[in-house]
Amino acid sequence: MSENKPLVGIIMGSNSDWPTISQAADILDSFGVPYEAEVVSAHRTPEKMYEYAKSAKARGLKCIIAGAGGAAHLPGMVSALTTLPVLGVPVESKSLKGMDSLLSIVQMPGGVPTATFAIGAAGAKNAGLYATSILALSDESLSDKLDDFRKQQRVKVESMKL
Ligand code: RP5
Repeated sequence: MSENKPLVGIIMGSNSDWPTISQAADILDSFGVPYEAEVVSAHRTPEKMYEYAKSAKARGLKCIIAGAGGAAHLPGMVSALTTLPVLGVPVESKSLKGMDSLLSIVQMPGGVPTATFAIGAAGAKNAGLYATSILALSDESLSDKLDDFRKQQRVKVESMKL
């Protein structure tokens, strides 16, 4: 994790979410984006969630990646408490393979927007990239790095042989 002042907050409902959500952190590390990461549960630590969301903007965070599984209320509840962009990542659950997580996050009522990414690793990775894109709006060198990242992907696919 970067030692600079965090610009992205990463939260998740349980440490069991970390193997998935750490993939967002890996992306931020690769772009040199400073972040903080901690367990904050909507159901098990509601007061901590409230404090986290209410203080996030004043602490300098620019967006929040929130991952949760099952009855995944964390991203939506955090969205209800801050106007920072909240990027919800549905973690794959044991019983319903993350469909429960996805639907819990995506079906927000109009007026409380919560971005929702794919279930699992792809969602976590894309949330990291999306957070980077938000920061790149006011950071040209980060924007250049994102262009390079897309170029690398293009070159890799163009060189694929069957
Ligand atoms: C949710 O319940 C967490 O986000 C996690 O995905 C799920 C299971 O949590 P544990 O029982 O593994 O702590 O709140």
